Amino acid sequence: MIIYGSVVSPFVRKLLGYLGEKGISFELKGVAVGDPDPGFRAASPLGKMPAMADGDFTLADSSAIIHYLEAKHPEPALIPADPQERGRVIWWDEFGDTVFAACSGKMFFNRIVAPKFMGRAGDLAAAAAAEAEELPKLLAYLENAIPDSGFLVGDRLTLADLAVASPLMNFRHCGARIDAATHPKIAAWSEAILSRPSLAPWIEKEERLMAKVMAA
Ligand SMILES: N[C@@H](CCC(=O)N[C@@H](CS)C(=O)NCC(=O)O)C(=O)O
Repeated sequence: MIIYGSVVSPFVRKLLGYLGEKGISFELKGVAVGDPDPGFRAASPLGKMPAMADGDFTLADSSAIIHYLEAKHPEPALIPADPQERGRVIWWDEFGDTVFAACSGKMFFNRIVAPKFMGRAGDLAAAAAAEAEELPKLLAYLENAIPDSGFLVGDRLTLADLAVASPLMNFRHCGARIDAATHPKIAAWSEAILSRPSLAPWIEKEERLMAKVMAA
């Protein structure tokens, strides 16, 4: 199975963590935003990452790929069967992929991707507005919602934890660190999720990449 994407994308990172937790083997084919790679373009109708080719079957969108893989490899379940837990996991996946990733994207795209990867100026006012106006509300919601179990849903890791922890790396690349004094639950929970063996090696790789990009 081939996964197309870049390790700095929150959606790709979420999928890489999922694949590691499931023990599914794959090859990561690195592609950039707007990449003309024919395999990537065939698998991703909108040219967005991640995309997947599993033999002849292609699919794009992190959640679509994860639902496909969850049906194909049910164990260990990262999308619970219990109706309430399943509903909550899908809520968090949506939260992570939409408002949270959008806020991190405004900061990460305008401060890093545009100037460092695309050779053009980003909209720094939009990045500053996202950090000042959107991020505090989202973090306040998350801080209050993290249960004592240490997992967003139930008492074990689910897709919810991967989907919401992943965009935190993009905030971190922008210099926005979670302050353990203000957000103790997010700090402890995200540290535990991002240091799991399914994610830690990818995060080391992207941190090396980001160090090179920022030094250039
Ligand atoms: N909902 C999609 C979002 C994918 C997405 O927007 N990926 C970004 C990179 S983080 C992308 O490929 N953007 C390129 C573009 O919009 O042309 C998913 O979960 O996979």
